[in-house]
Amino acid sequence: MNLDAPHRRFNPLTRDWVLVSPHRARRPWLGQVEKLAREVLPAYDPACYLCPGNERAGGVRNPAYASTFVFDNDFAALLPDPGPEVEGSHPLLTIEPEVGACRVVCFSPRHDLGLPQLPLAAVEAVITTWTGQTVELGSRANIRYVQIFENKGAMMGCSNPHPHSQVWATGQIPNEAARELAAQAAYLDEHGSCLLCDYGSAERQDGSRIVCANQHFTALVPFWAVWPFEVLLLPHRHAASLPDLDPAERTALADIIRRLTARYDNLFEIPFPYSMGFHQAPTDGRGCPGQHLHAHFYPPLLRSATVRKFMVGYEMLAMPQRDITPETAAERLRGLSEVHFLGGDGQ
Ligand code: H2U
Ligand code: ZN
Repeated sequence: MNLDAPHRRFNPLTRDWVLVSPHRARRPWLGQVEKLAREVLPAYDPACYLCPGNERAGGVRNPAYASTFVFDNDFAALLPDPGPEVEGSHPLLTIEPEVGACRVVCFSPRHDLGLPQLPLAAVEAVITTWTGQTVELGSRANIRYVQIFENKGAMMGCSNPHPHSQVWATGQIPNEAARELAAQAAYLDEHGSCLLCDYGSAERQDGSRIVCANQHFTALVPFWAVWPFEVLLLPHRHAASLPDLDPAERTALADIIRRLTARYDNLFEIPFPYSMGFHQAPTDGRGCPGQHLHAHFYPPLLRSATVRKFMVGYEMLAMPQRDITPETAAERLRGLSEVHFLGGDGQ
């Protein structure tokens, strides 16, 4: 098949289609140009609400932390106690209370160092913290799902450059996870094997969409990628959640995250914006056949540090569409150095 011609690709995880139009990458751009985030950050910022020893909203002071630091979000979107039962006045007006918890996880005391600039052990500490949060919040009787995510860069709505992530735990399984869990269960039912085990093997055999890999993880641009430099991070072994990883796999996860995010930053020589997050098993003990731990990286930038992909128009009303092929995106990411362009603490 001629991959330069417009075509559709199927995403078996969400069961959505994506329209791929490679020839459109050549069109001129007179639209919005993003501001460059090239300012040099200080190691400590007295005005940052995430730096050690500083005051947060509401007057709480952060401790003088030396590794990762977790706190309850001062503006939590979810609260631990359920509100009163509510009833819609019509079957089409469905409403129910939701419970949960929202936390912020600072990666390190350093205001200026992103994941690829931290030493391997510091990134491992982040993974250990995410794992601990999954176990702790997931063990609450009224929590069914723990969503770990990172919003990076002002372009993605991140409010603070101090490297951090968030954990939102909920009483119900959120939409994206629910769709992927259902698709993985159906695939297992139909094929008798795991969707992402099978997909990972197929991609390792093909090779054209692989970005980088180590003994336990592969980072690849999925065949059905929507965002230009979207990446799917897959453990080789069929682990369902972060707490299922053994110590060697945790180290390997830290390694692959550092290497992938170094390539991202090196692509346009800026701290590369993205939203990323892990999809894990629900924590309600009901079992989740076919669930395979993975992380999605969704970066918005398209052809330079200043031109982003907008999900508007056809995307909002019809279906996602992309201009460069996943194979081209993978090739560009593969060709980049894993040594961060700004250096760091762990080179
Ligand atoms: P993002 O920058 O990734 O959007 O998240 C930062 C979070 O930090 C945000 O959810 C919280 C915001 O509610 N926050 C506090 O909990 N305390 C503060 O003092 C400021 C911001
Ligand atoms: Zn800071």
